[in-house]
Amino acid sequence: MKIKSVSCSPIEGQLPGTSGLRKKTRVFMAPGYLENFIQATFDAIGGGQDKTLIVGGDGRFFNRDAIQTILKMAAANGVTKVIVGQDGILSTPAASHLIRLNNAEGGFILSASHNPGGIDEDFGVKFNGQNGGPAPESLTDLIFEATKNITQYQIVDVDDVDLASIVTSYIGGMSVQIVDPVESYETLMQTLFDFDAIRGLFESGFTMCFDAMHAVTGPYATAILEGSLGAAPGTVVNGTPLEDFGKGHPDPNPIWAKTLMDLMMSDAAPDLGAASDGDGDRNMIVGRGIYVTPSDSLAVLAANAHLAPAYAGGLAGIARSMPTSAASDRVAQKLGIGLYETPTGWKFFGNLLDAGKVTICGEESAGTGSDHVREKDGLWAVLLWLNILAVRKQSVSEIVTDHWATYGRDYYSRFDYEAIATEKANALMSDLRARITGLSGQTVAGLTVASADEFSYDDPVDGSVSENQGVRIAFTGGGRAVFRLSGTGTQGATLRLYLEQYADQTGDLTRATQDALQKVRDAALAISKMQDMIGRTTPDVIS
Ligand code: VG1
Ligand code: CO
Repeated sequence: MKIKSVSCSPIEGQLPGTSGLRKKTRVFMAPGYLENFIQATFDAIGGGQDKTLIVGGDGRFFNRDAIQTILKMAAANGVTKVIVGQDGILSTPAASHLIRLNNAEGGFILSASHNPGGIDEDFGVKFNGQNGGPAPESLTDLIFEATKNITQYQIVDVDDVDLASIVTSYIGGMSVQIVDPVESYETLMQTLFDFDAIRGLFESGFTMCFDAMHAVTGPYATAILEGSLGAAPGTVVNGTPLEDFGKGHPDPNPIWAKTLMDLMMSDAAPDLGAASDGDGDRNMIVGRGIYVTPSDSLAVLAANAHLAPAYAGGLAGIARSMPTSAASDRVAQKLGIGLYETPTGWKFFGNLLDAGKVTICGEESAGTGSDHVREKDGLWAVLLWLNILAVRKQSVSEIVTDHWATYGRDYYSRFDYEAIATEKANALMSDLRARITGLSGQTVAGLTVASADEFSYDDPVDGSVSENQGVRIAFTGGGRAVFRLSGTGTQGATLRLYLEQYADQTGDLTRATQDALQKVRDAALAISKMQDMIGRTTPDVIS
């Protein structure tokens, strides 16, 4: 086996964002680009010697080619063993589990998650560490430095590995073990949930539609829901991963999963609707006639988790990203457990989970998960919902309205302004930042600002500080607006505006969401001078 050192130039670096490195697929395909990032990662983790790695992706265009490159580079960098999902398929949570199960050094997950796939769309690479979670900032900083200084990468010149057969082969001394992507993940799910109770639920006539959005969760949902739990054949739709996700956005929200939403709001609606994203870490939950916001879903899951075997002993604590609504704070308070508010992105939950401070985590962007892995987990959330529905024997709508009657309701919506010129987006944020301290006490568009600041996170476990994590403005009367820039876009900048309005148990809990948010929205648009700063106030996506 001959190791080649190939010269490459530093890449126009981008600090890995909320979730790894994302770029247009053609950028990743340019000679040396992917190689640079992979070599930089090996350099940052101190080489590949004596290490086991997990590799897999969401099946999008370039997935298999990228895996072949990574395998050849892993062999050249001295890696001992690589475990790869069959056909290159591994969902993000399944990869996280395999890292932990095999005591691996980490893993490469090839995905741009909810971003569209195809030669003219997006590709991405995430590196997860020993605990199975996204690389912490200390490591992504090292990788970023390495990408800027790199001059060559190591690769071996061998034939491609067969990814289709479940066998172990060798590249020089490095073994490549191809595994069924679903098997160990399903075994883990069986330890968490009452599969018999869920089977009983389906036997009793419960119906469901799971939209895999032509993305990675298809094989997992088909095997588990239809295969093991007895859901009717056809419960999983769009269940075969496609390289371009059928030209859709594999983003499980009311906009991109509109077909499912329409079904759930119609007379033909099954009891439960669910969807998952490109790499299987997000989930959308819809009951018959009722969309459950991800923030509410987190709160309902936390309040009812004890009904599933794995969480019967109660939760250690709950963590949510800062823009996520306060619904789960109320649950934590009632349960008398800790509530942690972290910056956006799953990496910040890892330390809290490792330290045993929290059991359940979630984000407003449809990510929910627990201490069973170190990633958010779309199908896990769906199974927990099913377990709760099987025990409570009520509909989704009854469970959610009962939750609001107990805790009050946090009306919630997110506005995304996409592909804004980066300078304009940055200018809006710095202008807000500059005025932030003076905002308290001001009344704008009829609402008074109770407090305003820029979120900065002091990690209670390792003491690291993450600054500039979004501007938050709280209003008197339970309203809040948050502004932050996305870290996962691949074109210009994406500005996210998160709106929330609390109504207590005695308030009107049945309003239309955008009506309930109107005052907060008007105040947020006025305070940010949105029209002047970016030339528009109508978002591209409302979720
Ligand atoms: C978005 C979401 C964030 C999520 C991240 C990765 O990040 O807002 O909550 O953790 O995507 O999710 P941003 O920086 O664009 O707002 V995934 O499913 O795309 O890995
Ligand atoms: Co994802």
